[in-house]
Amino acid sequence: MKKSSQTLNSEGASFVFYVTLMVLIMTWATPGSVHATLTNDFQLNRTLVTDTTRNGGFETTNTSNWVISAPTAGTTTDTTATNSLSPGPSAPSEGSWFGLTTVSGATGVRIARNTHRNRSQGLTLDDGNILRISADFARPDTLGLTTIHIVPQLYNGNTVVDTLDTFAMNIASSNAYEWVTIAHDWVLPNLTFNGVDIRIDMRSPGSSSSTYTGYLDNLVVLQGQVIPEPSVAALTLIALVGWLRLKRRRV
Ligand SMILES: [Ca+2]
Repeated sequence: MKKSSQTLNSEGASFVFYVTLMVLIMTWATPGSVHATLTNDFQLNRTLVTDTTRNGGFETTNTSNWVISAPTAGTTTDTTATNSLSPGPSAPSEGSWFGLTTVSGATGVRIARNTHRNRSQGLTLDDGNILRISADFARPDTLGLTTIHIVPQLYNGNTVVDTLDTFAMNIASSNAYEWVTIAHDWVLPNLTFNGVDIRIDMRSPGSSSSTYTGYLDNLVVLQGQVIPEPSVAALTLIALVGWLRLKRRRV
């Protein structure tokens, strides 16, 4: 009876160590999988878009880099959506200009950078396993586009090979005219791809036929790789040693 209890305790402890080990390994391997969390140790490999690179800050006053199209599938296409630039009424988050988007009705508006439509503007992906996107958004106190969706879509040539998880966030009316920075890391899958299409949806909140407005500025797209934290590596090693010692004791 006593021996059985010891065996059970040993197996229980071994199981705890095993679970701890697995959790640590998973946390280490996929640090960017949690929404709204940026990878702590991020080594920059490639700059794809910044305020001065590919007009991510709209300071060239040229919107031709950006394509406006229908919102996501399942919602009604709104042909009234417009995309323009404005120095006001709210001050830009950086520089002198920002993207001003409007749409009538209950749908929304999509701003996209299409690699498959125009290869000369393509964002090439082939160096690093983390895709980092950040952007600043704002809205008026009323009739503002309230929901932001960011969806990276991976291409190999002109073929879509993967659509990454949607990052979604609301901009509350209490933040009227205040710029909010939204940032997220995506772990790129082990697939063959060479380009990415950054889709940014700004959606209206209701069914009114009123015109809704949203602001976008300071879009930054980076590619990099994870640098494992020494502390996590040390914890993983401790868990592994403990688990092996218990396993040896049971034999
Ligand atoms: Ca700007």
